[in-house]
Amino acid sequence: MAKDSINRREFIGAGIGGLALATLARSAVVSAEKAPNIIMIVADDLGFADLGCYGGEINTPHLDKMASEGMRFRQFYNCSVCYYSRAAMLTGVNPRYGKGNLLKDNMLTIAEVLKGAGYATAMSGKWHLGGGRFNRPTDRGFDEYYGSMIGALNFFDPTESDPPFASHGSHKAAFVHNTQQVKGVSEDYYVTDAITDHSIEQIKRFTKEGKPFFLHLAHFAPHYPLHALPEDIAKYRGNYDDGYLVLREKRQRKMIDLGIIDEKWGLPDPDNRLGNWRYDLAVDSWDSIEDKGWERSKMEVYAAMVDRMDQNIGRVMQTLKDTGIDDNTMVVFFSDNGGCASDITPDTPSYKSYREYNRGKVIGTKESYVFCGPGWATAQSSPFRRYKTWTYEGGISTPMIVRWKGKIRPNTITNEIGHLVDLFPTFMEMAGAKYPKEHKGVKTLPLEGLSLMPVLEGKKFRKERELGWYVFGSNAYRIGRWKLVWGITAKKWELYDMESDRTETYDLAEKYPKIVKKLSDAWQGWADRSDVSSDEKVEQLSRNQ
Ligand SMILES: [Ca+2]
Repeated sequence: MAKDSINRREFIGAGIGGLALATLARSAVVSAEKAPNIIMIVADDLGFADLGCYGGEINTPHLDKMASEGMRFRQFYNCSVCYYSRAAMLTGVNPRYGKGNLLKDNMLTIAEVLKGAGYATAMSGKWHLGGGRFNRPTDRGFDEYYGSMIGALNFFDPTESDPPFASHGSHKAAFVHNTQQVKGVSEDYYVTDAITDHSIEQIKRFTKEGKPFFLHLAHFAPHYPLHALPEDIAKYRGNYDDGYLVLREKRQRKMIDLGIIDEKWGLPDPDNRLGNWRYDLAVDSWDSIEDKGWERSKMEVYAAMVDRMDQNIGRVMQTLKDTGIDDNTMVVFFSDNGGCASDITPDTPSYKSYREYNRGKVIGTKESYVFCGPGWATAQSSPFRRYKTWTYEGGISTPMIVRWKGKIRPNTITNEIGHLVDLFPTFMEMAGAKYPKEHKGVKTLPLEGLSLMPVLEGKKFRKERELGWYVFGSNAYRIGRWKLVWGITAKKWELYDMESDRTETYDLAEKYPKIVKKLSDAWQGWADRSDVSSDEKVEQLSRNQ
């Protein structure tokens, strides 16, 4: 329940001041009607090429419709893993990668700032920014929260413990409504449906209360474990029999036809340079796969998870129509990182226990716990190099759809470069909110993104974009057309021209040493500001652990 609305109601209910108070209340409602509502929907581990409107073959009619009524970005970036992306999108600054919780005292969340501007706020789904006091959604600006604060869960029962090879912490404690633990779920529970139900309830309540609102719907789909409903899986049986690389090429062709990518970019072979890193897994040729049934059913279930998420986004869009707020609500949709290559391979110590756990089980059921692996992750992030946890384009590129009827020209595709840190200033501009220089006596970090508003109006950014990345020892820096990448396996700077070669096929580092110097210096400055040098997670995530 929104604290402000209780206060106002109690205030009015006290009946003091008669006419003057009634006038005050009315003017508050009038201005509330003008302020646009904002719905931020995020998918978890969805690849660049999965949606129909981005070249995928998965049935996503609702997101495709949203795209046809709004704008798609060709070059929108996230931070390549779940929690870094969530920190960036909620705080408007790049994560501080060193020690401690990612939500620091000198950062505000967009929910806190919008709340200060008179918005009601609510969140459903995945939080993944800590579950301790002071850092839960309800501590950081969300009036209402339903979901699990953890990074991955059983879709059929979020209280269920992880199997021994995939520990994410205490599921029972993390699954809450506001701060109260949710003790159990019904037999027909499926988390994608449940978090959407909660979002729809909130939209209806906000509309009744007449307040502008900020709703954050954070899907767990299609993050592992691969869990989907049988009726959704049935639609995709037999669709992936030709394997990863055929799918990757099919998607590439459709993406070119749609205008999402350029034909002149090549399609590099999967990046199979291997090192001592947990996420540099080889993509085997489809012919060499012995258990093709096991492999192809992973992608069938993954597609079903995306399909179900799209069905639920359709329900949210219908609620906007039913409540009469369709024209005054901006909806944004994106993914927190590229396709996920996580896998337990035969050379991993827990392989035996992984295969034993899933023996005789159907992939997708509540009892199974299966990962997609690098082959499908590469196809999900077609046509780019690598996937989640990498700073190549396959890790950091996301589909990005913005729909705001009457404001954005329908069915447009922009080539402007955007990043998750841009959402904060965009939403602030929409709400007429101000970013405080100080919060609870602490000087706040300045925002690091740009408002997307000019781009949404069909214009270009006035200045060249400069963006930095760091994730577990992989780095990147982009200035305009140039991108410098340091892969944790290659361990050297590579330089790519994003205009002629966004698939990062031709390393130009030796040809242009001055550009390498300029960008690597810029990265170092960015890394110093972002507290990169004190990160200790790289060693923990090596293959030896
Ligand atoms: Ca993710």
